[in-house]
Amino acid sequence: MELKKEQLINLYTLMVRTRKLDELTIKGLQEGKVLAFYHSGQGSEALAVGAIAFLRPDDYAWGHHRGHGIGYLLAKGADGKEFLAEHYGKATGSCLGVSGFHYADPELGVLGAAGTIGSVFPISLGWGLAAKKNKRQQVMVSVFGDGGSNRGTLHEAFNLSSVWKLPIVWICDNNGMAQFMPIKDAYAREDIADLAAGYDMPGVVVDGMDVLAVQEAVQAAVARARAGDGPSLVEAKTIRYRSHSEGSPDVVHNQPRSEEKIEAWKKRDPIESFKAKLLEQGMLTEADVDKINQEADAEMAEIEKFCTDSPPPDVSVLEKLLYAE
Ligand SMILES: Cc1ncc(C[n+]2csc(CCOP(=O)(O)OP(=O)(O)O)c2C)c(N)n1
Repeated sequence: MELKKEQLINLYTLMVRTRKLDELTIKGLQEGKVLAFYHSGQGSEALAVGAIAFLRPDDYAWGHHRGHGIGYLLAKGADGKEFLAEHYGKATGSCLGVSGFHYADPELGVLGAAGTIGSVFPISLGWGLAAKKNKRQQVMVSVFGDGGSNRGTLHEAFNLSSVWKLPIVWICDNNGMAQFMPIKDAYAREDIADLAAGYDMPGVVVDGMDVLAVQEAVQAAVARARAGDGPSLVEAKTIRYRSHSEGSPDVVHNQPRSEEKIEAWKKRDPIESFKAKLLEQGMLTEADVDKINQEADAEMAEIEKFCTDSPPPDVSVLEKLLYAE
């Protein structure tokens, strides 16, 4: 699909906003305002935005814990205020401030976040089944990490999704690391996409630092799902810029992760490289870039103020959330 200028600029803008909200969340954590913890998504913005930006509003999307889904949420139309307020534990958060950091907004088709790696597979399968039964050609996009791919639940869900021809796009954010464990020490093959063949679905590998490559591969899988032809697997090779979670040591087993390797990946930064491409093609000017950055900075200042000014939850919400009226 050939993208129009405004679509390209939208992808770039979403990635800029994603990075800035990630930075703001880290700041909130460092200042003691974010209550739980945070797994930065810096380095996988192209995957998040490219995968979600072209979904229909009524499609279902399940981002994973990297960046706590920021890019997926913003691309689906979520409000950054409700995202951060949830992390601040404020009443104005997406889940009224009681979820810790597990964002959900069913009206946007954002169904929640899984605390347990691997639990995403059967739950996504259920939403894929719902999408098929609804007969509205909805698609379920489910994202997991390379470490998550080693849970047995993946195989059960991949198999049934294929047998039942469910409209699911399985997406692996392969950043090469599961906390302190490199994927090469835990998985026998090079590409996780190879698993798809065992379940008779297409499996492709894309450069997860290239938003257009991601968009193209995911859109092909979405079209297949909408046509009733069943699930696909898209594996995006990305990098995790920061440690597994803020404040935890950035090590491979017990040794520090190679800064050289991370710096080399950073030279292919998804936001900077897309910006360079758009500038070169004349789709963006330096003035546009400044404006996008300034607007995103203003949005972040507003989000921060909103979260600071918001009240904490009233304990009565607990009863409301537990019992139906
Ligand atoms: C069943 C289970 N085991 C361990 C954890 C702790 N944990 C949270 S994220 C994570 C790493 C997962 O790695 P991966 O799926 O590759 O995602 P990444 O963090 O690299 O984005 C681990 C071990 C968990 N949440 N659930």
